Amino acid sequence: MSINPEIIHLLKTAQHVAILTGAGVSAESGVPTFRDAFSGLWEDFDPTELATPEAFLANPKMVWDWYAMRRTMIGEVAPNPGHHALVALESIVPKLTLITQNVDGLHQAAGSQAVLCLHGNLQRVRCFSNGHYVTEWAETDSVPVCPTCGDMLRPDVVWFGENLPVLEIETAFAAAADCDVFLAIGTSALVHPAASLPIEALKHGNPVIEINPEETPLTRSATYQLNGPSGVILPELVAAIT
Ligand code: BJW
Repeated sequence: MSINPEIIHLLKTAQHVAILTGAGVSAESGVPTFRDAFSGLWEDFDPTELATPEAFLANPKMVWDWYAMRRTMIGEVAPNPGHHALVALESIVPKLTLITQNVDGLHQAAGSQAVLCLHGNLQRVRCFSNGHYVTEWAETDSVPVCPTCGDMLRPDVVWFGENLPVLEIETAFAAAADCDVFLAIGTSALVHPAASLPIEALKHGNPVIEINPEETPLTRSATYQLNGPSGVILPELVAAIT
C-alpha cells in the first residue's frame, strides 16, 4: 500500500505520538477479536454478555472457565509484525504513549515499554470483593477461592460497568490532549471511555490516523484512514519513516 505522504510527514515530525490499540492488533497472532465469535463451548454466548460482574455472579464457573480458556489460548500465541512495528516506532519518535484495551500482554511480550493497560491483564487474578491478588490456584469443579478471605477469584480485567484504573485512564486522556498525532489501531471504537480518546485528540486539534480493515464509528471523524490489517500496515508505516 502506498502511504499518504502527509501521514509520513506527520509521523516524522511528531514529538509525541499517542497510540490506542484494540483486539484487532492481536488478530494476526491468532487471538479472536472481542466481537468475533469464540468457538467451542462458548459459541452460543455473546462475549459482551460474559464480560460483566452480573454474568460472573449469575454463573461464576462458566465465566471463570471462559477466561481460563482464553488464558490458555494467549499462552500459546506470539506477538505479530504489528506489535513488533510499534516497538520499533518507540525507538524512532521522541515520545510515544502506548495505550491498549487488550488484556493479552502481547505488546509487553514484543518489548513495548510502559504500556497503559486500560482493561486489565488476563494473566492476573484477584478475589471478587477484596481485590487480594493471587498467583497460584488449582482448577477444580468450582471457582477457586482466595486463600486470604475465601471469596471467589476472578480475572483482573475491567468488565462493563466497572471503573477503569484511574492513573491509566487519566494518563491516556492527557496523552490524547498533548500528542502531535494519535493512532487508533484495531479497535471497533465502541467501548467507552477508551473510544473517547481519539475524540479527545481531535478536540485538541491533534490529527487522528485510524488503522482498521473495517469502518468504525470513528472512521468518518478520523483525519486519515489506513484500511487494512495492522500486521501489514504498521511495518510499512515504520519502514516509510525510517
Ligand atoms: C483489525 C484486524 C487486523 C480485525 N488489523 N484491525 C459512554 C457512552 C456509552 C456507553 C458508555 C459510556 N461510558 C461508559 C459506558 C458503558 C460501557 C460502554 O462503553 N458500553 C458500550 C458498549 C456502549 N463502558 C464501561 O462500562 C466501562 N466502564 C466505565 O465506563 O466505567 C464508568 C461507568 C460505570 C458504570 C456506568 C457508566 C460508566 C468499562 C468497559 C470495559 C470493557 N471491557 C472489555 C472486556 C475486558 C476483559 C476481556 O477481554 O474479557 O474490554 S469489553 C471488550 O471491548 C474488551 C475490549 O478491550 C473492548 C474493546 O474492544 P476492541 O478492542 O475494540 O475489540 P473489537 O472486537 O470490538 O474490535 C476489533 C476491531 O479490530 C474491529 O474494528 C475489526 O475490524 C478490527 N480488526 N482484524 C487491524 N488484522
